[in-house]
Amino acid sequence: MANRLTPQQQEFYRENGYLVVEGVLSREEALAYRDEMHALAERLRAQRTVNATWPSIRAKNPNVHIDHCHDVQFHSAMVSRLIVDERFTGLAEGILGPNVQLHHTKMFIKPPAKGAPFPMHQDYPYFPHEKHTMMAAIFYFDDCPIEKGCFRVIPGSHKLGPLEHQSPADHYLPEDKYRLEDALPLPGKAGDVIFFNYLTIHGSGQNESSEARTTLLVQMRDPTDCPTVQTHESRGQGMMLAGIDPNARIRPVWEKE
Ligand SMILES: O=C(O)CCC(=O)C(=O)O
Repeated sequence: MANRLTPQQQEFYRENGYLVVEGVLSREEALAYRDEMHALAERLRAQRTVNATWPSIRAKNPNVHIDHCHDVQFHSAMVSRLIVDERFTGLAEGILGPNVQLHHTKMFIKPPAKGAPFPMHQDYPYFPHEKHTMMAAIFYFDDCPIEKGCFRVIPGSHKLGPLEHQSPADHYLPEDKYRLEDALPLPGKAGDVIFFNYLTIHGSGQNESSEARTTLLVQMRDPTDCPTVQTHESRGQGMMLAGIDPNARIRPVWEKE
């Protein structure tokens, strides 16, 4: 059965640019997803290691690492089922409206002790859109206390609009102005989901715990919100997770005829 946001949760998202929804998945389900993600990381590692640590972080500490996979639903039917699960999409509808369109998905596993941080940034510069409906959901597949490098936000920062970022390589914000330590930590339990707008300033710390931090990020938009730059095109982009694409384009704008 579909989960729905309350008017208070919708108002919280509008005001703060993020929302935590606890217990979207049961603990058992979340841990099964954790196992699925770790098995995927093993398979990928057998071919080549994909380290999603940002260049600006690597420059400071070459030993940190994040296992990464893009468009995870192409590797796991469990993930395909999850991104259209009404317990999840019903919540996304409460923010985006009845039509929820996929942009991309990402698996991140921050290994114990050396799981790399993400510097503070907005996602906007990676895939700017006209109406700024773009948002992400992060599933915690294991418990995520602060020391695991939990997700952090600056509440209300989406209202600042698009900001100038430092580097064309990885688009981080000035570290003296936007310090990770000053951002609000969002520790959580396996099965919790955090929604946040692509203008909300966010980041996360290093995993200093003895356990991996395992997450899935699902990036979504209202299908009437078009990209202003043809960039960050990926497999599966444009798939409808809820509702319909009212544009009724034969091919989406980012695909060439
Ligand atoms: O998973 C995290 O801790 C942050 C991920 C992130 O900031 C991003 O992918 O833009």
